[in-house]
Amino acid sequence: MTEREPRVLIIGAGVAGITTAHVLRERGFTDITVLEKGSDVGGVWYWNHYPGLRCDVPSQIYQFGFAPKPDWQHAWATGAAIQRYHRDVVEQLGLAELIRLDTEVTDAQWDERRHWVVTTAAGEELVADFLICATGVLHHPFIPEIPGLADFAGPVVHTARWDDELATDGKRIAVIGTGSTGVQVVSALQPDAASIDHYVRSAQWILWAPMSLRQMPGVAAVLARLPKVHRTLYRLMAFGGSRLLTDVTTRPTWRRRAVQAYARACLRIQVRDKTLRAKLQPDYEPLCKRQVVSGSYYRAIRADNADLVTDDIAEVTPNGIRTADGTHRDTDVIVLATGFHAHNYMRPMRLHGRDGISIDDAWAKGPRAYQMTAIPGFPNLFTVLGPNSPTGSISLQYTSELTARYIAQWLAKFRTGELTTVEVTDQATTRFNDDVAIAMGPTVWNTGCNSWYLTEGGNVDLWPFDRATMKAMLGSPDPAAFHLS
Ligand code: N01
Repeated sequence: MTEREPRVLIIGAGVAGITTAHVLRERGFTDITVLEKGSDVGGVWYWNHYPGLRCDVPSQIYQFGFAPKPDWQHAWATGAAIQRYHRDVVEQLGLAELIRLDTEVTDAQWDERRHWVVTTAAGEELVADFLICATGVLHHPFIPEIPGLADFAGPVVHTARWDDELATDGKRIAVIGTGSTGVQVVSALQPDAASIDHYVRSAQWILWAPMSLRQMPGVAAVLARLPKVHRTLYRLMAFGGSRLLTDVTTRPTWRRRAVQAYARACLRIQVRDKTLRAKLQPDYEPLCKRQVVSGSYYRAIRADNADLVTDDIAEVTPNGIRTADGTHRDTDVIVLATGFHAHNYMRPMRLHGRDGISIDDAWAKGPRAYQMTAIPGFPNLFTVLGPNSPTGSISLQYTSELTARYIAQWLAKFRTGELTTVEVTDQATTRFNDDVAIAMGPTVWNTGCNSWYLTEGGNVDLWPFDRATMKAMLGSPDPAAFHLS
């Protein structure tokens, strides 16, 4: 059999894309190009730079297993530090030469001559044997349709497209939304604002953690001197963290009840004013939504210049916001912390697979992939951190690495001439999704709250299994689940 090098295009240079490029190169693949629409790498950490942005996962866990960083400044790193880390990793591992920045993919079409034709926003056409979509989950900002929003006289900014020139000190600020982002941005803007109104439609449970803590002195020097110990510690912490989170979220154990009791205590202890506490009290179980973690929000919202507004927003006027009870609050700046279209994945890119099927048609009932990575009707295409990825339970860096290694095994079969195309069967995908639906039953995400985890059809778009199951599933490809040619 003749060897032929697969031409691989990876879309996206965030956590998933960087990991995939690294793993494939490590496996000896040489024809790899990463297309990234942003002007720098980092994905969400490039696009998000709102005030107060921090990762709520400890920095010594939130990193690539193949590039552990000893010298994080903070125990929970800032967004800017994480973006810099991604840039440094790309430079240090020599991946920069594979990455084309400012290159947005608008179309990708499977050609019956058995390759992908990819078109960029600049009109350039590229051809690939394999297309890997590492396009992220929290990517396209969700802008709510609020009457009058377009006619507001002042600036309106979505947190994921923050304007660094925006002046907020001394202003009357309205923040809409109370996910992880809303909580972080309110905490950061409150001290210097003239006033801050936080518009909250559904209250959130907020776990207290000392987020601005510095990494302990001496830790960086010790870890840098002992890289093997650092790697082992990283693995142990990542393993322990996902084990605990999986246990707590997927099974109704005493550990889940303990974390929930802690969430309730955080509110009770930090907010003594009963009226305010009642407004901050969610009507669903802690952990049902993606858990918010903050060491400063309750302090910020208790401040004299802060107001928690739980009445529905009726309309935005040119100089403020009117709620359903008729109250009008004057406002200089509106901050939309309203989240993302979390189930778009590679869309709005126009993606057409075998027989011209579009991704919109294939996903008419919601996003669906086999083991997070393969889609029936789309030969030689894989997703990394695709549908059912484990946001909130298992490390996304680890998941990306396992998925990339899995994909590399298919590419190796192409290279040795064992196959030209690989496409997952519909039956295998249905079986996988049926197993997911059953496993989702006892998860906390299913206990009756409205969160971005839910698709329009009401399915929870997460990973309901543990880490060992993921490792086993992505260990080696099962040829019976695929059509090969
Ligand atoms: O978005 P969200 P996010 N009127 O979807 C509200 C990650 N992250 O950007 O709940 C009024 O959670 C909406 O209200 P409701 C993390 O995975 C990580 O905050 O639908 N309100 C909700 O309160 C996180 O989970 C970090 O009733 C409206 C909010 O907007 C994910 O990103 C930091 C509204 C949206 O919350 C998304 O978080 C930040 C309307 N018309 C984010 N429409 C880390 O630290 C929407 N809302 C790692």
